[in-house]
Amino acid sequence: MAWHALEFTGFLHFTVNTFTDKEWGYGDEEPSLFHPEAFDADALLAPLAQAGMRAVILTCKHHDGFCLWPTKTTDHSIFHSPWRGGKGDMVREISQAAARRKMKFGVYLSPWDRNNAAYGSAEYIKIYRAQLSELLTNYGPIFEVWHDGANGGDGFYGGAREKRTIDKNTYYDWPRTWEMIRAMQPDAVVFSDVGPDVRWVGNERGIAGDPCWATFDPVGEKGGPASPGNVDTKESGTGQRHASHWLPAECDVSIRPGWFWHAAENARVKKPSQLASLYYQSVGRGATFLLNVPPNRQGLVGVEDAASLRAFGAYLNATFAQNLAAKAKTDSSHVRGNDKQFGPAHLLDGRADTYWATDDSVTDATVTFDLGRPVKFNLIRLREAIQFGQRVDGFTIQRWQNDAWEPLAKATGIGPRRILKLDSPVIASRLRLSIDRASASPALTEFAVFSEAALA
Ligand code: FUL
Repeated sequence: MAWHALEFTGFLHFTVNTFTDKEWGYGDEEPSLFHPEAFDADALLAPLAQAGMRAVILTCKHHDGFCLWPTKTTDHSIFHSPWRGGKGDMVREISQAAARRKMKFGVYLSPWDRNNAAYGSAEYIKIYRAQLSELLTNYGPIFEVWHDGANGGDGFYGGAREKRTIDKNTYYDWPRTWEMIRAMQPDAVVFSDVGPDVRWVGNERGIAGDPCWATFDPVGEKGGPASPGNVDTKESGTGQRHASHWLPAECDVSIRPGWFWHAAENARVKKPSQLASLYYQSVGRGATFLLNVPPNRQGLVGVEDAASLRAFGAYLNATFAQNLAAKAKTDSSHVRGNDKQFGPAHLLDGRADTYWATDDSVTDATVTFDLGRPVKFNLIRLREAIQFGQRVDGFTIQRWQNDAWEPLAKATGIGPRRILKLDSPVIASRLRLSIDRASASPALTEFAVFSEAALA
């Protein structure tokens, strides 16, 4: 529930690649390359917080194996870099700066390690787990542990310069690693292609399926068991209605073409309007938007990225500042046990812990909203009380116009969040939400309408 409430989170891709202009380092890079002269964790996180991100995930180790903290498990770390005279700990500085901003902190630890001579053997799994345990025990609460599924085969591997392939289903023995995470950070969610808590949405464009069901039962590329790096992504975007796992989607995408900072891509930073479009296609479909903002060689957010984030943050604040239906009078066809505790006014109270609900036997119901004055809007936001699961299968929003109800929007699922954007703004003084179909009696926490702010 806490993870769902984050909605918009940041990703930081930072390693020797930033200095070598690569996306995937070989692991043979000299640690001396890593010298972000102006690195300042507070300054780095400022533009992310300003944009509205409530959490940040750091690539503590990418495929090149270079560790951003002084790990005991390998020499390939910032300990041997000139940064802070080899005495620095970037994981510490960023996690502490995040805590100061009340942003949650998460870790990305690449399973594939092209530096480590032991990669491919059982020994490496011990090293990987030791790295994870350093990260999970020394840096305070971790909200998310991120395992990507990449494995390109060839690498430096401690000088061997050979191709090493592993069996994605068995090599890492993920269930044991996940148990370890549970024991060390019981409040963390674990992300991968297959969860076990949060699923990859199946693309790196930041776009969830429409609808995007929170339930999903992953299978391997060729059928059979799935694991990180081996999942049939055909339905990762949409999820599957009535699958057995609550495995909501996370949409990872970079603000730039690459995951790492490259000077040549400074002119290709996504514009605020592109970020807004991604927001509606991720957050608006109930998924989490994980936007990568790679630090530059100074160790800071580039001016282009910062400008885009600033404008996007201002747009979000202005757009969603106030539910324009907040003061409406509500009336509903059904209220659970005719008890006010479950009345429709809870749709407007701005609280996540109260909800409107019907009796168990009811699966279609309506709520009308008398706004008392004409209100102009183009966005409608709904949320289900997902502690009871995702129940709604179809709903319609109508406005009272010329003595009749006129449909404005129609969609299937709602889930943790659903934002519908109308083709153009409409004016209405009475609105009606019809739950047309549901797999169990509906329970919703929010009905809101907004008028989109102008975008730079
Ligand atoms: C992938 C990696 O190969 C990319 O470099 C990036 O880190 C992305 C988020 O995950 O698996």
